[in-house]
Amino acid sequence: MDSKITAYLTQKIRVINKTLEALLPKASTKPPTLHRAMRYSLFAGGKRIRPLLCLAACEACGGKESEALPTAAALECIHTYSLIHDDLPCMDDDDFRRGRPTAHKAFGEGIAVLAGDALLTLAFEILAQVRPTRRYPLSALLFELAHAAGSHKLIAGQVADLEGEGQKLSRSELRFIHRGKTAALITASLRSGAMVANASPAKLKALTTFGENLGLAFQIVDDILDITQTREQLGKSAGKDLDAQKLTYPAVIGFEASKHEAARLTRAALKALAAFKQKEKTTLEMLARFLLCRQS
Ligand code: GRG
Repeated sequence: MDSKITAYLTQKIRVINKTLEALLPKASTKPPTLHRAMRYSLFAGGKRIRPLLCLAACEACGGKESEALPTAAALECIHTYSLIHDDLPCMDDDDFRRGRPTAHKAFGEGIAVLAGDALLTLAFEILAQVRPTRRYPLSALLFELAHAAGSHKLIAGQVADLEGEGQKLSRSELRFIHRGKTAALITASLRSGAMVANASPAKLKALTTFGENLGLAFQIVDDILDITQTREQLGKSAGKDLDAQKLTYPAVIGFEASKHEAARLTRAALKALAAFKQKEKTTLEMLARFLLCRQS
């Protein structure tokens, strides 16, 4: 990784973590077990991709970082909830996440379910306090994240994944799963960052296309890393997709074709940024390239 992106990520992740720290109830707040579990999963060292994309989209649309930070934090709360629930024995049944035992391993299933619920709810409590802009009332921002996390997108993808396990799926069915499970929240991260910056409709549209392509590329890279990396490198179980006959891009279209597809989608994402001036889109471009080459 080059030093420019490393310095950028370090600085932004620090600001995102500080915001999350300030917005999360203290571990000692009653009921302490619940708040400890929420913090345990949230501060376990995730890559903070969705908040980073939200901040970068806000910056590209001329907004101030401080205006996007609460929304960026809300996105990370939603994402962390989805990971906690996905790891449960009744879902993907994983023991290891973000370099530590999963929430249900550390706190038991009951508290893990409730910590996920509480993080999802907290996200909307945070969003409800965001200042609206001229073009985007608060209801538009709330709808954006609720829709991405709801039964049409994130949960729809999870249901299709659960129901498709062990079956032979077509490329378009696979795409449906990953549009929902992965690309929807990534797209909403970019769109919500644009909304808090009062983005023009043309820029919002460009970021939507950018996010849809980037989100699918992100998932393909995730599938590839599951095969090529170790549990230690990833901080989560590795090689599990093959064992569990999961519906992945390498399984459906092959390993080499998956690499090409991730690169093609990243190019399509970058092309969608034509509506931005070069100096506006530099960070988004840097993040897109980093996500394609990441090793964890
Ligand atoms: C349980 C409602 C519900 C949804 C679960 C998000 C999800 C849907 C499942 C998690 C497993 C998975 C493969 C999701 C696809 C998205 C993805 C690659 C998540 C991992 O995101 P990273 O790499 O994780 O950004 P960190 O830990 O770095 O934040």
